[in-house]
Amino acid sequence: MKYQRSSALFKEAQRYIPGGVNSPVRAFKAVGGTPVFVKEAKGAYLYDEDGNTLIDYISSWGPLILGHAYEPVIEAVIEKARKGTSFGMPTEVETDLAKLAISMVPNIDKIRFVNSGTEACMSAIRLARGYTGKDKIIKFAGCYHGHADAFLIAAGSGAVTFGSPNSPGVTAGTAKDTLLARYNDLESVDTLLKANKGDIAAVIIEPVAGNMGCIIPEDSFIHGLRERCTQEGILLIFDEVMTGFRLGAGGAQEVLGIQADLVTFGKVIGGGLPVGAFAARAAIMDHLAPEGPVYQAGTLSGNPLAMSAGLAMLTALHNQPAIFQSLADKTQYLHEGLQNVLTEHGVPYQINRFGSMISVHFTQDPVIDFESAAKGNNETFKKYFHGMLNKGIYLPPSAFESYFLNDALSYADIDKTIEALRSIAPELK
Ligand code: KE4
Repeated sequence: MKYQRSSALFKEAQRYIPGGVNSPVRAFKAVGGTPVFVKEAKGAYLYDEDGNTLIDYISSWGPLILGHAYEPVIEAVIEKARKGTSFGMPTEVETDLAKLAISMVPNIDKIRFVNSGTEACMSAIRLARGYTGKDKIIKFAGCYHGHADAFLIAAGSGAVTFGSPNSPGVTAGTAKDTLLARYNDLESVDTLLKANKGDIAAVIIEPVAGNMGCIIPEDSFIHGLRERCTQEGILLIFDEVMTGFRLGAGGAQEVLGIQADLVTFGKVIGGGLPVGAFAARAAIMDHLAPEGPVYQAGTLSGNPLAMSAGLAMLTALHNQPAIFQSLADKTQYLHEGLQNVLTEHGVPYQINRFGSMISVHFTQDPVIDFESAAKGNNETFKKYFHGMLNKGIYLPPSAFESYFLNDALSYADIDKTIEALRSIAPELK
């Protein structure tokens, strides 16, 4: 594969945009090398600026579950754009998407649209604090809920009392209200609940985690979390920015059989345009301005182009529910193929998979939380990433990300992916 044009474009971008990118993970810092500049995409394929064709396993980090440039979405956006791009006034299409999303997702009566997953999670936390009158939240090490201050927190020195910022610019004042627990570790939650009795507004979690690679919740953990939140009067927030409309029409709530108190969405709900959302029962959502006192707003929230893209996407998923099983089957096929090759070549690995989310970790030990995910051999991962890229397979450029399959992927594409791994496996030992 040649990357001259991507290299030239990256050099120029770095002169005008910090790191040459508008989101850090795109810069290939975790794997080294020059990021690939994409020119266009269709279905399962990316066409980069150097004329390379790549099979895409990130689907724009999740949104493009039906593949790139999905016709009904494209047509809906073009048709809407001809009638204006934004009004700052209510439009019918916002209600259409709200009604459809609410009909697909359990346990929500109302939904508010915003412009990103970060905004959805940030707003959900504020609403939870406003509704409960409490300040503290619990999140889990390794879970990512966007870049709002309250979420950029590492375990503080007194880990059971408060967090500490893990980015400059986040104040100690903010960090003290974010408590950090360990994924799949109920004891770590109980310790925080005991030390902060009556002060916790919400627990926010990725119900199936995708930001440590893919991490699957143990049944006792995720059900235990629900029980504790119910007992303590704490709101359980499912961050379904990744899992929403991907694991099934009803997302993780449906496939795990657990009702959250608040749910956040992003990615798929916008069909590839900037949409985030947060939703709950009316009793909670009616605390939001202008109905209630909790303020939240946005110039482009409910933007008609983005709503049209989301409506076309959710309509397609709603009308073709078999897609979720089709995606899960393809992901299982990929899993089995990769597993056979890595086993044949004696490469230490773990593969975690849930629905159409999957990740490969180069470690002997099961990957059940951030600490075990961090034990993966990153040098091997870098060889794996670049080796597959050179064979025309585009994987997430970080070991701490999940793959997001799209239903445009064919079994022939997956066979090609497995053969690509077979050809590079000897270098991975
Ligand atoms: P955005 O603000 O990036 O739309 O959503 C933030 C967010 C919230 N919650 C979860 C579970 C998420 O995965 C995300 C964003 N996901 C990353 C991928 N790990 C987006 C990719 C990026 O940061 O460029």
